[in-house]
Amino acid sequence: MTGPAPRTLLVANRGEIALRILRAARRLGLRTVCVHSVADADGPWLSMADRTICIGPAPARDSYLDIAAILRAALATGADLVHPGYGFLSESPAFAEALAEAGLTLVGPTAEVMRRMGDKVEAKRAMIEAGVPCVPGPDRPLSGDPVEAAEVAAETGYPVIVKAAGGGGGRGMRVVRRAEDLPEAVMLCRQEAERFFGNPAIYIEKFLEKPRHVEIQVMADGHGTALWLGARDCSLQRRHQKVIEESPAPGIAPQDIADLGTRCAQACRMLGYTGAGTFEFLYEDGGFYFIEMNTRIQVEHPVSEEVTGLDLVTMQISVALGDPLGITQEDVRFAGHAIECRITAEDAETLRPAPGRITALHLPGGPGVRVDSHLAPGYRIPASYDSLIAKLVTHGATRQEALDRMRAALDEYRIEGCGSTIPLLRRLVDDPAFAAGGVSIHHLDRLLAGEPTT
Ligand code: MV4
Repeated sequence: MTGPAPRTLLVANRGEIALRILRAARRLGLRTVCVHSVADADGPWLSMADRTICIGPAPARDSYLDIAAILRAALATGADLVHPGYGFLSESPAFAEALAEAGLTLVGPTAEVMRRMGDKVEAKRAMIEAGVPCVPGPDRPLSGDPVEAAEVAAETGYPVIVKAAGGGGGRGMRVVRRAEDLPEAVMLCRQEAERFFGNPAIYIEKFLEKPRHVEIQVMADGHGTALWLGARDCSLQRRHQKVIEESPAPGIAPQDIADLGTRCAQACRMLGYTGAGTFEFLYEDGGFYFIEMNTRIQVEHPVSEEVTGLDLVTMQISVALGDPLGITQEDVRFAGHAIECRITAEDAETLRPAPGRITALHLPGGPGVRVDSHLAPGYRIPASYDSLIAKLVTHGATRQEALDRMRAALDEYRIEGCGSTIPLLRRLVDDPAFAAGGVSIHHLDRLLAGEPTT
């Protein structure tokens, strides 16, 4: 007797996350197919897949963003599961819908939940219903009546921020500090919303001046179990690109995180959420304020894996296969502290892209040191995609131990043939304010501008 044919997972992504997904799929005994563009034909991660298939030329819109091309690849290779990773089509309801129509399973939530969370006003309304704390301001879009906008802003209290309902990740926002500046900001924000997101809906929130970015990781199955898996602090960022992330969030009481996490898990149950997800919050003066939900696995998921000992990518694939999570919240234990440095192929001084061909590579290792990277000697980094080349993650019993391991690991790391941000990261982990913990989302900008940071 032979068992059922192994299921086949198609990886609709590239680089380090393609490698991460392939590792998880192998552990689960799945057959794997990895799609790639012409520019990625020699990607070192492709050797981990049972099959590879070229889906188009270098520009992402003609390959990693081409829904029809990915569907054809899945049908041609007998794939029945599709993992979108992060970026590209990972939060596209149209992609989720197209897969469902073709009888394929997405590793992620349903198209309906994805679309709901993609509308930031609808997401906010859902969170208020579920008891998740939100930024002060109405949970409905502006009507278009300028008198109403003025009333809403005055009621919310200046400064306010005008945001596109279809936006997110930092595009389509305008801060307004004085009532006289509101009409123009509303008009420009609506124009951008229409142009960038095809949705003119905009809304108003209280603008928080110096928040931290703290997010809650969740994982939910299709059998009523929704878990919260701790918090990450992602405040060290530049131009909405995170640079260093850590878990737990330093200086925040574990009980406050537990209370918030419980509410996020409850929101997942109310939404019918399945898979991995992240609730993003601003944290200021001891309060948490929901801003967005991400319906994908995130770049920074390894720090949560390190402190919980759970394999989040394996879990999200299991959930997509229909399996129950098989653990409860009481089974989730948080141990120690983890920090992730994103290493990109950019010049450490100018922060301009600096791709190239890897001529020498030495990776750090030892206890509490993890490197998630698709690089290999001889590999030429294509200029067509984002410049992430490695995630260096350290874990320790304490934040101090994780930081010490990070300093040593950054010192040991050697990459030649391309630019790398390792020298910058080395400086950042030595910055006294970062080392103390709890810097705001503006800290890195100020540090790089040479401004005082306290
Ligand atoms: C805000 C805010 C202050 N007040 N909302 C930027 C990206 C998008 N996810 C939401 N963002 C912000 N929303 C209110 N009411 C400041 C930001 C913000 C930010 C948030 C998280 C991480 C980095 C950021 C950088 C600039 C602005």
